[in-house]
Amino acid sequence: MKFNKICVLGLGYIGLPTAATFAAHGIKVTGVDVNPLVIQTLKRGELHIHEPGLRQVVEQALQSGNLTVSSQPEEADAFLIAVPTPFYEDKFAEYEGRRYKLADMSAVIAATKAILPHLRKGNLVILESTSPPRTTLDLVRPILERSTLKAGSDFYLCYSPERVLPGQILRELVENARVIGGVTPESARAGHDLYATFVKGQIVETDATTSEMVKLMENTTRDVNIAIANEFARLAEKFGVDVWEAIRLANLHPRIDILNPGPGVGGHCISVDPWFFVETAPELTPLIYNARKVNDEQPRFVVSRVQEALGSLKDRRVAALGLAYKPDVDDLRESPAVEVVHLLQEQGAKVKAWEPFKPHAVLKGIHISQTLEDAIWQADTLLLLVRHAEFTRFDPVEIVAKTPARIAIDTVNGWDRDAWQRAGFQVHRLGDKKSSIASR
Ligand code: SAJ
Repeated sequence: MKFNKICVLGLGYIGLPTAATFAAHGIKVTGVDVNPLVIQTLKRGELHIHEPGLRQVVEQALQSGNLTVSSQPEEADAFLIAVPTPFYEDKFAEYEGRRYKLADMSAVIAATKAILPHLRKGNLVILESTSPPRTTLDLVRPILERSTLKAGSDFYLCYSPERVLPGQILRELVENARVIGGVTPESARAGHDLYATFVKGQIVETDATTSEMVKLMENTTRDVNIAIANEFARLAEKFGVDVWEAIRLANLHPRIDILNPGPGVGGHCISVDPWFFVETAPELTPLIYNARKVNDEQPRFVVSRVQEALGSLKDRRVAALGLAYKPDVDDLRESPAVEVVHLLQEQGAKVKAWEPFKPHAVLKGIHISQTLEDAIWQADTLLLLVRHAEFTRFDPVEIVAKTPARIAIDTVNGWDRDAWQRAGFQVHRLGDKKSSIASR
């Protein structure tokens, strides 16, 4: 099948790079977003999100005329839905004492409805947003069939999950394997033809619900694996073991690959997607549910460790280093580091945060310093919350000259304990009671 023009609905972290990449490969793309600020920003040639390399690709796509942006979809050969699927903050359900969150599918519903007036025979519609199993069949298909066209025979319908890693989106869009789930084999084939425009990785055709499940299985596996690493950190502390060393040694086993403990799981994917399984099958998902609980409780655990290290948190002056949800990105959404800061403040600590990827960010209730120096010059404790590469390169001898702090708490194994101790810091590391015992 040949595609001359497509509409991408949702110009966020997935939709915008995808739209720009299609445009760079000669397809006419209308990028659609319901947020007028996004459209205005892009029309000015600016970007509302940060992703390495994205500015250049979007600028070129706009200048070439292949990418235009609009608040409304229009007729096209294919429609690609890449809108957010968060969960409701205020709606819960419960199964046998397990309270779980519910997916907010309103953006998918609205985007699908927006396509309806423009849907023509022979079109292809693809849902990319991470969704509960059967969304394509039971939610998207009935809406589109209000057009009186039939999915699978009059138009093609697919689910194809985005699987790109924030920070590496442009490369992974092209190189990652792509799973295309069609409501019919012909739909999957049409989806294959579209992504073949730029995907260099393997393109695999399957059915829609399998591909929805594949996506959720990937992120749920990662969540469960991080939860066990976090639990190992707690166990290691109980037994006076350094969890980082223990993980390194366990990973020498050819079939073991334990992930890293840390202050918790953030972002808008891994901390969200497992709930889609729990919501649709609470009776089958006690492990997935409990892994989510472990990771959600991790910021509180980290704060209890900080409190233990400092005695009391009241009026302690803490420099929180890093607010992003993970290393080397500027994304603060669902960030465990932000939650740690809030919890510390609740217990009376005076926190100044420093986030090198977003020094001008404004977060309600958090003092964000515009320079590292400002964050640390009056601190009594340095708290490393994100393993940004630049933090791992800190020279403790230089840092000690800029701060009165003599306590360094490392929640991500980003600092060389011995070097920091030699520079004069008392070092505490998550999952490692050995260090705090040694330094006392
Ligand atoms: N984290 C740990 N320990 C680790 C690894 C990660 O605590 O060993 C934390 C991170 O700090 C972060 C969170 O987990 O807070 C999630 O980070 P991540 O790098 O694991 O994943 P995301 O959310 O940035 O991107 C994931 C990716 N999924 C998988 O790796 C299976 C990506 O490929 C998906 O496209 C993306 O979710 C998505 O959009 O669904």
